[in-house]
Amino acid sequence: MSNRSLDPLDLFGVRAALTDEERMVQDSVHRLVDERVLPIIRECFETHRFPRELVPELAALGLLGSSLSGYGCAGLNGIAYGLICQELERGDSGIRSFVSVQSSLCMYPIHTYGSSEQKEKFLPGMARGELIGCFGLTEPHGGSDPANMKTHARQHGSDWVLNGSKMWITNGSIADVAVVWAQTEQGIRGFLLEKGMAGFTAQTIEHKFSLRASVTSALFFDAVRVPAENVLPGTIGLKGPLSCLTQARYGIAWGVIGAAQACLGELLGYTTDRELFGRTLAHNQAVQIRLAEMARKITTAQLLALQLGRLKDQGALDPVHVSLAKWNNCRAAIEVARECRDLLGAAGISAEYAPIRHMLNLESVITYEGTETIHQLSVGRALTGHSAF
Ligand code: TGC
Ligand code: FAD
Repeated sequence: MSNRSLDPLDLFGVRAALTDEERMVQDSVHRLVDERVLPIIRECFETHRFPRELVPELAALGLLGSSLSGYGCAGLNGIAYGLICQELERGDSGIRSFVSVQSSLCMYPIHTYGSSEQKEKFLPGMARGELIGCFGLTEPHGGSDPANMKTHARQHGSDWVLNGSKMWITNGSIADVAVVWAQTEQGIRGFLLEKGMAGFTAQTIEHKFSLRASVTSALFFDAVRVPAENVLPGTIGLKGPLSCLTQARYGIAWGVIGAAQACLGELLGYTTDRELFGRTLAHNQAVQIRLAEMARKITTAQLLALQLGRLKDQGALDPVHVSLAKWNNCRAAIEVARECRDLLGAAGISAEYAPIRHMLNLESVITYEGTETIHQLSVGRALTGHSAF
């Protein structure tokens, strides 16, 4: 006998555990994705195009810098931010990426480490979607070890002169402001580079098979003169950029659930329609076991994200919580996407169905913001007290 009252994409009723405000946020982003993202996302992915026309709509819903307070930001809690990421990634990881970078990697460091002038100058425009941001930490020689940074800045009078390059930077070539991390005599510092500064260039990376609805770029700094007022005063050392990553990885731990839900949701319909050997795929024991496995992975990811959100909202979040959740949930989502792709048979390689797009996107998501191995080693370090990096 089946239990029709259970939601297959929310078996443990996470939605019922949300507040009215959190549900309202989720519903409004859900609608936006249904009405504005899903109708165009296939074309965006196929043509390698970021749908920039959606930025004002993301801004109008308060999704840019949504968990920050003041400066035109919505001041939502951590769970609401997680739900925003989940719903956006149900559409496409590229759209969630845009919001993650704008909010957690660009607005967050300005809000947390910036001067009041920097906050006034950048944050309201970023919240309105009029200014786009990017975050430059990774360098071509190895992103997992940002402490080994080659990009450097030296003081010339009150200005700084920045040289080096960054690689794989989301939003890089469309950004008006770039938070760039560079080595200085005092340690790693954050610099706000503005579009048009002499010596600052960006080049879009083409030929990606993943995150094709997102802009990814290389940044080059050739003796860029950065005035003192564009240096983030509130942080010196790797802790600054890593604290931003904690915010963005938190959003990813929620976001990838949406990608997995999109894949399973589509597959469930397919298994009840497709008939082989005289019965539908859904009647098959082997298929049911695979569907149940996927539901288990999604459910455990949801429950982990919910507790992660509660810890965040209680101020009890540790980066190790985030590492474990980013690792677990990305692994779960990519496995679900690959399973759905397989169960669709040949149709699974067509862009007509979402799983292959999500599956390809998740190859980036499991790599960026710390690879799976980096997060496993972070958890291992917490368990043993020994760093294996
Ligand atoms: P380590 O000694 O561990 O730490 C240095 C200092 O930072 C503190 N810390 C953190 N603080 C906040 N949040 C975290 N997650 C933190 N992790 C460490 C730490 O307490 C220490 O503070 P203090 O006061 O003692 O100095 O540094 P390490 O060099 O051993 O590095 C460790 C490691 C490997 C974990 C770190 O380098 C790392 O996370 N590597 C991965 C790099 C990465 O994730 N890059 C992501 C680039 S951005 C990106 O991918 C954007 S994709 C965006 C999108 O499109 O969505
Ligand atoms: P590497 O660090 O060279 O790692 C290569 C392999 O070695 C990985 O499998 C890794 O797990 C493994 N490895 C590394 N160290 C160890 C170890 N100690 N033990 C065992 N195995 C190890 N970066 C930004 O700064 N800003 C952005 O906006 C941004 N956006 C991105 C968008 C996309 C689409 C992608 C794909 C990446 C983006 N990145 C961004 C870069 C991303 O953060 C890096 O790709 C990631 O941190 C890994 O660095 P890497 O690619 O240089 O791999």
